[in-house]
Amino acid sequence: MGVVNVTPDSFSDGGQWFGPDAAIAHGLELAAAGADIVDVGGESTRPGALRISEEEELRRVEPVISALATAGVVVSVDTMRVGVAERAIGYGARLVNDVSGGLADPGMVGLIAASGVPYVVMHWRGHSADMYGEAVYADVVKEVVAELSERVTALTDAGVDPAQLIVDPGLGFAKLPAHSWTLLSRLHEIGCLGHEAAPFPVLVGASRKGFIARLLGDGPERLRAFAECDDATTALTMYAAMAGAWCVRVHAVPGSADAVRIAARLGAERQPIQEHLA
Ligand code: PMM
Repeated sequence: MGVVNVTPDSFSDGGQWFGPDAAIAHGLELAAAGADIVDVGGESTRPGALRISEEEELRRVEPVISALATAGVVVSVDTMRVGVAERAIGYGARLVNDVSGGLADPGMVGLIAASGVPYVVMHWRGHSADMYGEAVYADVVKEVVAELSERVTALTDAGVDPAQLIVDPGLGFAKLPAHSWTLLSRLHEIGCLGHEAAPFPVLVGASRKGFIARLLGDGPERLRAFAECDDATTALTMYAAMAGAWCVRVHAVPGSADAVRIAARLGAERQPIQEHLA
């Protein structure tokens, strides 16, 4: 999944694709580079970000989603608002990516049930303005799994087909760097949501996040520049794909597209070994 942030202030690429023409061209470029999905968002979720109006969010994403969908790109809309998700589906979006997992807008659950579109349920504890105050965990994996399970139950109780759902640990959202690393190291536990029966597909959004910039920077005050974290993101894509993730959400597609293909090829080699051991 390649990212097109049509925002002036996003976490790692704010302002770069703010005008519709630049955003459309960038979406086409990501698809040509191997992205299976292009994720279009109009509202920044960078830590501390304030909300924009629904009208402004629609104004930003509408022309981009329409043009990309018309060009045959599989588009997802990154939104917490039911009104934006509904209009985006009308313009041709095929997936709704909601970083709040339906918590920010109570109407979202009904739309997902009625439309039948695939839906990314991300772990979230509150809006960006104050999300680090919520970054308190005794066992981050257990709590993220329990809170994602609650969202999945709310969605399926409202009539959403479990087959529509993709889960996401929400790296960096109400998570300190150590929380994100722990979640990544135990990625296999996320999709199972505490029961082994039928794991959900897992989406991982690690690309250019602060926990990578911090690890690779020169000390706590000198983070690695976000755009210089793409090789590290490719490394995490390889790891996530080998750990069974369904999708990675990334800003720079070529390296991650190669990593996914290599992981798939290696996975095909591993199969006979597993059968042999069974
Ligand atoms: N991260 C961001 C935005 N949308 N969606 C999902 N499903 N998962 C994520 O981790 C995620 C997301 C923030 O990153 P950006 O502002 O750099 O694009």
